[in-house]
Amino acid sequence: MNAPTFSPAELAPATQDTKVVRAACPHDCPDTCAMLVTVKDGKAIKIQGAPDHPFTQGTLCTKVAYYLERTYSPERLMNPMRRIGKKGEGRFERISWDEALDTIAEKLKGISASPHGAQAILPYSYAGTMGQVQGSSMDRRFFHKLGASLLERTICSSAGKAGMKYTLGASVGMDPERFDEAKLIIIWGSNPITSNLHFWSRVTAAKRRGAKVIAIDPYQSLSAEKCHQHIAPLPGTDAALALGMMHVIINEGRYDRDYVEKYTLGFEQLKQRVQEYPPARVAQICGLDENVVVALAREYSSMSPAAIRLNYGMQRHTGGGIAVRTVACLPALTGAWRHASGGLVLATSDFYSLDVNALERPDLLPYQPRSINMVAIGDALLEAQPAIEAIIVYNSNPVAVAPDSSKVTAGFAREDLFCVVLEQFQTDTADYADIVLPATTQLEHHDIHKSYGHLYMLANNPAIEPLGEAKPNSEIFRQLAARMGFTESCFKESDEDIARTAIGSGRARMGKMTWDALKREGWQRLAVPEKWAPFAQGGFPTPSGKCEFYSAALEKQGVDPLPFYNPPVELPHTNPALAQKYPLVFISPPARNFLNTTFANMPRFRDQEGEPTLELHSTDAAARGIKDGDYVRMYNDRGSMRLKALVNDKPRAGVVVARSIWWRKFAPDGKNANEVTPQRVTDLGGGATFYDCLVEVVREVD
Ligand SMILES: Nc1nc2c(c(=O)[nH]1)N[C@H]1C(S)=C(S)[C@@H](COP(=O)(O)OP(=O)(O)OC[C@H]3O[C@@H](n4cnc5c(=O)[nH]c(N)nc54)[C@H](O)[C@@H]3O)O[C@H]1N2
Ligand SMILES: Nc1nc2c(c(=O)[nH]1)N[C@H]1C(S)=C(S)[C@@H](COP(=O)(O)OP(=O)(O)OC[C@H]3O[C@@H](n4cnc5c(=O)[nH]c(N)nc54)[C@H](O)[C@@H]3O)O[C@H]1N2
Ligand SMILES: [Mo]
Repeated sequence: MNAPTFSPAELAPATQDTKVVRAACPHDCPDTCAMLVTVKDGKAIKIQGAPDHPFTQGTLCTKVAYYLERTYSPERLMNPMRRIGKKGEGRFERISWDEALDTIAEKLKGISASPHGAQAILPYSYAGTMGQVQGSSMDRRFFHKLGASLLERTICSSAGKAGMKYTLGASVGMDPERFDEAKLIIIWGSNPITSNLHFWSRVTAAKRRGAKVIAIDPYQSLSAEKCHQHIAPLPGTDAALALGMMHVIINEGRYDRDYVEKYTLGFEQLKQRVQEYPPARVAQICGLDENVVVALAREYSSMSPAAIRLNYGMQRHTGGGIAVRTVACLPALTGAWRHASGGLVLATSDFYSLDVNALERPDLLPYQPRSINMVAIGDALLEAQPAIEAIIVYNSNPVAVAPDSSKVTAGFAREDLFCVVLEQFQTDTADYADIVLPATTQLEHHDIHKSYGHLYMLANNPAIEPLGEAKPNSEIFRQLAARMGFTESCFKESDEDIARTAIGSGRARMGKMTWDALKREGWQRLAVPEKWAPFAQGGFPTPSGKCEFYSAALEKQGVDPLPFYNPPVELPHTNPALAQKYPLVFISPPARNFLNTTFANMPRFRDQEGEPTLELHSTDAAARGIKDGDYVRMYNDRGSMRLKALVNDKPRAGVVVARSIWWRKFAPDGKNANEVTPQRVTDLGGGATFYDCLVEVVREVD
């Protein structure tokens, strides 16, 4: 197994009065960096990437390089607080931990004993930290034992995950570390320079070796502009493009017969299906030239190894699940999986075999509670029956990140809703809390991490003591469990016990990994070969063991078992009536200096992003009399907001882009991109459809 060969002290020499601690970046990003923190007199004085980590190689992104500034920010929440102002106003007074926890426990007991029971309580969490200890262990046990409503954690990746499951069997794919030896790289619905930086290093290594790099993105992102070719289809039309490519590849006999025969299911049906997608039709759907589609197919099937990096941008549309499923058929058709540097990857999450049941303990559920989809939290808070009476938010900032803000804020403003927020900072969501509890940062607690963009496990050792009265999420739920009278031994596990539980014993690819070795060494590769072609000889984790062009599981659910183009609901050619009022497609992908809304409160990063902007193509701007630098109002039936126009031709014509996610309270009009986004969910996986959104834009007359 690939393991570190240096001690932290050799990498970042400690002096007599300093120590160096191995840590892991906790943020929601595929890279999950290995870090080193230097500590002097109990204070963290330096943070850096661990140079010995094979994937992240000693560099941190622009945001996490300033993690000490975040940790020691004067804005950190240091004490429990109780609201004294109106909901949303943000006025609080300090209370003790005992008072805070007693109040919460009493409230939860009261609701549990009421006619609707504990199902009127809802946890709301996402990936503020991706750590198993602080993100999905003690918290989950607590809510399971309580019998609270279950939360469907769908806001980011569930459409793509489902798409992968029905084609490849799970969230698996090629090792992202191996892209450096690919000859053709397609970066499809992904902007790695912003959101997957260390993957981009692999791309540049491949470029140096002569690889061709193509971006498929309706927006000329920082990454797209550095590729050899940028193909800009209309948002949400990727499945059509992939079907057009398959049409060319199959009809021109460019597929790998041997691979298809041995390791795929449903080729004959797929062959028939793709006849419905000749390049001319596909070109029309995608808003591309026919010859671009044909050339892409020919290049993809003739250059080897060919590697596709999908990311989550392309699945934030109503047809996003099927779109991912459809694109995922390509490498099996061409046999690209034969090579360690060929194939496709969206996420590597399911290569890990953590003991999820032991971490989360679903067996503690007293009954099968209802589930609430986090995407539609606005509607759920306003309409769910029985009503949600208490919401406990941690690792998430729903008031800013969930779609259809006017519903979300109306829901959180309900006077009869008891709201608790565990946070590091006074977010837009914390402003609506009845009780705010101060949470530790990654420097102050233990954790254990997998990654969704490489194949290493990481340990996080605390570098410093908790600041102020902050506590780890795990400890907060542990103390709440005690107050609720939960006596199971799992509620007594320490954070390090939980890390051990996560690894389990002798589970599949965890090999001989132990927590003690991991925390000492910081990171370990899963027990897989260095140059690993996971599906070179099939072995897909599908029911058939093959790559399923034809999915009987989908058919059983009444879904078309073959790949198809499932169009966005809000696209001019699929919804001409709506497009009459709102003709522009709006997408709001990550800003480089923000991490969702994390870091977006720090002056350093707000200053770098400037102010909320809307990027437009010059034809769309000209048609509306909008000039670069004008203020504009963007609106649809769901809401409206003010932005500064950047007329830069980076979005393709018909598409407008607001890099996100701003805190509402830091935007001049107190709104962000989610003012206009829909709560509608995707075809598979119940995912969010942030980028399936039509708007109109007008120049503000001031
Ligand atoms: N700096 C930074 N890094 C981040 C984040 C962040 O907020 N900031 N967020 C993290 C998180 S939570 C995630 S999930 C990942 C997301 O990582 P990515 O998936 O890479 O990010 P997105 O911006 O959502 O998508 C990338 C690109 O998809 C394009 N796109 C939008 N719609 C379509 C479409 O229909 N088809 C195609 N082909 N392209 C489309 C967008 O224009 C964008 O350039 O990044 C993580 N990393
Ligand atoms: N318009 C639009 N909206 C989007 C997206 C988009 O592209 N466009 N992207 C979507 C995506 S991909 C995602 S993943 C979601 C992200 O949505 P969220 O997961 O809500 O992500 P953040 O906004 O970063 O909020 C995370 C919060 O967790 C807190 N936190 C961090 N660590 C800890 C901890 O240890 N304990 C506690 N208690 N709190 C902690 C941080 O301070 C931060 O406020 O947003 C989605 N929303
Ligand atoms: Mo995400």
